[in-house]
Amino acid sequence: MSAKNPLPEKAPDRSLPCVLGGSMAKYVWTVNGAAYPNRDGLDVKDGERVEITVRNETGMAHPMHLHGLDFEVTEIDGKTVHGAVRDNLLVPPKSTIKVIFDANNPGVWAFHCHILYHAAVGMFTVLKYDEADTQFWQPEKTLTEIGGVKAER
Ligand SMILES: [Cu+2]
Repeated sequence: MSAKNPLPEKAPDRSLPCVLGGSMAKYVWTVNGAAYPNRDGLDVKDGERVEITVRNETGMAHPMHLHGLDFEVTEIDGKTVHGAVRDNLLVPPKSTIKVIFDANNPGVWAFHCHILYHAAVGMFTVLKYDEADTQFWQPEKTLTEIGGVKAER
C-alpha cells in the first residue's frame, strides 16, 4: 500500500524509539521496557515532525494503534517506502518499522497494541504533548483518586 496523500518532505524534528518487548511465558508485554502504568510516554511538542522507530523484539506480531493522529510508514526493515497513511501498524516479529507524522493535535493520546489482552498486561503507552492537560492521565492513581469517577452507593 502506498500513500494517496503523502506527508510533505521534511526532516524529523524528533525521533523516538518504541521497542516492543515481553514474552508468552511471563505474559507481560512492554513498550520501551515498561509495562503500563508507565509514566515514560512518548513526548512531543506541537508542530513537530515526529519519527517513531518501532522495533518488535518479541516472537509475535503486534498491531500498534495510535489514537488522535495518523502516521505514514517510511521504512520497513531498512527499506524506504512511501506507505499508506493509517492509525494502525502491524509489526511482525523481529521487525523494525519507521513511521512519521506531524504533531498537530495536542493532548495525551493512547498508543497501544490492539490485541487487547496484550494492552491489558502492559503493551500500552501514551503520546504526550508538552503542556498537555494531564488532569485525567495519572496512571499510578485510581479513577476515584483523580476524581474522574464517583462511586455511587
Ligand atoms: Cu500485542
